[in-house]
Amino acid sequence: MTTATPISLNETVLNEALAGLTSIPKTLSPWLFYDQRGSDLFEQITDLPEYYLTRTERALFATHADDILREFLSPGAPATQAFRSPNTFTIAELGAGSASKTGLLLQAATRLQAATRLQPEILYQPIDVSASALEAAENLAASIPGLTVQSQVANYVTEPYTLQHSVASNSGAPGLASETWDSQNARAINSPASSAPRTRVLALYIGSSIGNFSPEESHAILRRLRSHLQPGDALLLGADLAPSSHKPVATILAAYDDAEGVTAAFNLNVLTRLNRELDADFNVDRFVHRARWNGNDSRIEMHLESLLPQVVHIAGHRISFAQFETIHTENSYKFTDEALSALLTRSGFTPTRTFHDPTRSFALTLAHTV
Ligand code: AVJ
Repeated sequence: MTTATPISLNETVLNEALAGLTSIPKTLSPWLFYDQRGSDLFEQITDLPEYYLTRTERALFATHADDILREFLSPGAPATQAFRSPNTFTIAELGAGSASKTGLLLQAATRLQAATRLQPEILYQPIDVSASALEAAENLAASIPGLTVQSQVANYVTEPYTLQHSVASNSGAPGLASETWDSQNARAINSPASSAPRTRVLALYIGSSIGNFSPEESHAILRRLRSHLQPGDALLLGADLAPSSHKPVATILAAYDDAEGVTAAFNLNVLTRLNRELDADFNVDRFVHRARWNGNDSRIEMHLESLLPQVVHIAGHRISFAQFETIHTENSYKFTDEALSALLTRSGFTPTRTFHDPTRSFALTLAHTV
C-alpha cells in the first residue's frame, strides 16, 4: 500500500461530486449532507413527529439498557439470576452522533459498575470522522462519573481504526493489551505487553447508520469490525425495519418527506454546499426533494429532481439535466429480522437477542462473536 499525500476536504468533495454527477444515473454520496448546516438539519429531523427512528431507538435504550448489558455479559442467563460479573468491559462506538441514546447505555454501564464494584473504570471509545462529533461525545462522557473516554478520528468505512481491549487500572497506568490494525499487512496484531486482563468489548453501531450502505458495503463494515473483536465481545446493531402489517410503507415514507419540509431542506442543502465549496452554480429553486420507496431493494431513496432542462457548472465541468432527471442522494435500507440475522451471521457474528419496540418499527440486535 502506498502512502497517499493527504488531500484537502475540498478535493475529496470535488472528486465525489464530479464522479457522482458525471455517472448515469447521477448520484451524490450521503456523507456530503453533513456540513454544519446539514448536521443541524439532521438534528432537527430527529425531533420531527414523522421521523420515528431516533425516538424509537432511544426508547429501546431507556427500557432495555440493563437487559442489553446483562445479555452482553452473560448471554442466555435468566433475567432473575443474580448479576455477577468478574470483569469490567469497554464500550466502543462506530460514529459518535448518538449522544442521547449512547448516554443511556453508558449510564447503565456505570451504574452496573458501581453495583458490582467492578474495579477499573468503564472505557468508552467513540470512532468518528468528525472531530466536532467526537468533542460532543467526550463532553457527554465527561458528565458521567466512572467513565474514561478515548476517542479516535477515523472514517470507519475507509480508514484503519483500533479497539482497545483493556482499560486504565485505578493506579492510572494505561492498559496495554491493545490490538492495533496494521493496514500495511492488513492483519490484526496483538500486543499482550502487560498483565492487564483483557476486557470485553461491546461495539455499538446504532442509529440505523448501516442503512446508508449497500448490502456489500454493510457486510464489509461488519467484517472489518469483527476482525477487531475477540471471543466474548459483541456488537449491538440498531437498524430500521422493513414494512410489515404493523408498519405501513406510508409511515416510512413520511419519515423521509415530512410536512414541515425539513428533510427537503436537508436534501437540497447538498447543492448549497457544492455551490459554496466548489463554486458550483446550482439554482436550488430548480430542484425538488423526492422520497421513494424501492420495494425490490427494501430501501427508501432520496433524490433531487430537476424541474426543467438545465445546465449546471461545477469546477469547469458542464453538467446537463433533463427535465425530471434526478440526482440520487441517499439510500436508507430497511431490514427484516431475517435479513439482519443473515447479515450478522455472514459477517461472523451470532445474533443472541433482539430488542423491538411494540410496533416492531426498529430493532436493536445484540450479536456475539464466537
Ligand atoms: C442518519 C442514515 C440514519 O437514513 O434515516 C434522515 C439519514 N436521511 N432523513 C436515515 C436521514 C433523511 C438517516 N441516517
